[in-house]
Amino acid sequence: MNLQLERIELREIELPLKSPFETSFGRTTRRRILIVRAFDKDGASGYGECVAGETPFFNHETIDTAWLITAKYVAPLLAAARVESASQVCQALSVIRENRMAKAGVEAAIWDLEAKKAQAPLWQHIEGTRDEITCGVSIGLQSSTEALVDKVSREVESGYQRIKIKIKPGKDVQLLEAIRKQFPAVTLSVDANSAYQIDTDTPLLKRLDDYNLLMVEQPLAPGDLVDHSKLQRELRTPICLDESIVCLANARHAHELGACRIINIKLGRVGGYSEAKAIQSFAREHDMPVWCGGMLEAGIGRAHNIAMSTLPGFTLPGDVSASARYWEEDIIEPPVTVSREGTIKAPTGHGIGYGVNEPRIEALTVRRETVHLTQ
Ligand code: OSB
Ligand code: MG
Repeated sequence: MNLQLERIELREIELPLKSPFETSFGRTTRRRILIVRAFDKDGASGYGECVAGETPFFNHETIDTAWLITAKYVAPLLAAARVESASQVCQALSVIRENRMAKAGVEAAIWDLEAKKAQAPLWQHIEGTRDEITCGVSIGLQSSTEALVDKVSREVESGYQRIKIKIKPGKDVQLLEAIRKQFPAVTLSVDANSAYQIDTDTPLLKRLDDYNLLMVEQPLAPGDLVDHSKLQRELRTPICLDESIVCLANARHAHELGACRIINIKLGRVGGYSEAKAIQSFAREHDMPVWCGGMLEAGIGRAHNIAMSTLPGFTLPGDVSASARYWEEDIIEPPVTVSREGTIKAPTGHGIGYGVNEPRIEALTVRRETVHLTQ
């Protein structure tokens, strides 16, 4: 594909969540989202969504650092490299260390652009192999155990194939005890977002084995593959790594060390489709299931997550769920909906396959910047 990139448009939009989302690292009530649009010289364009949060609490990136890196380094590097296809973006940006969410937002926009120019659905363009994906939900920490069990009920009734709850020290086994009493057989997992420590919390983490969990996600610190491998040897429950895996090398090391048995892949966390594809391909070769994580995306990011989830290695239900769980009104049309069986059909339209509600984005925009790539 011969792309000739003309400009990159950045916008910040503000979107209130229907209800606050709380994890061990903080509470989110609204999202400040960086929307990236890449334009080709011939006028075609594609959309990406940068998943960096408002605060550097999940990882080091924030929407403000991502904005700066995108405008000051990513866009000029793409111009200098005369990138001609989406598959060249990752290499062209490799001199920028880390800042993967910033790079991924732009790369995603260029993949959408390229798929649109090729008149193909993005999921087919990236060589996805399934036209329907299976869905789970991630439920944040709630104000009471009853409120949590209530939420679980509702999501199970909606048909979601896997329920994940957030945990932290003091809010873990008692929550599982209450959920298992009412839902002994539901497919259940927990996500700690690095809230535990191997020295003090191993006995508690071993108790998770009593609840027949599909996995325990990211119990320990992001950089600590060695401690995760020690912990995995103590647990029957598979460990799934999220924050710890930002590139293929991390996945290789985790596999070699036995630090996890499952990997959560997020496009933003790993720096885009090229790295995500490499990780899922490595995991598949080593019989490690992967699934698509979520970052409270609005519609554009959600559409990209659907496309990625069609890749062959994504054999477990992801955190990709209906738009209506997050937003009164999404920024895409139609919004993402989930079937009674807990599945989403991959769209048949070109590129991300959802219409982008541009007037709505315009109305929500609080900041904008355009970087021209040609002189
Ligand atoms: O760890 O998976 C996570 C949200 C923000 C930051 C980190 C995580 C999450 C979620 C939400 O679990 C998943 C979603 O519904 O988008
Ligand atoms: Mg997680």
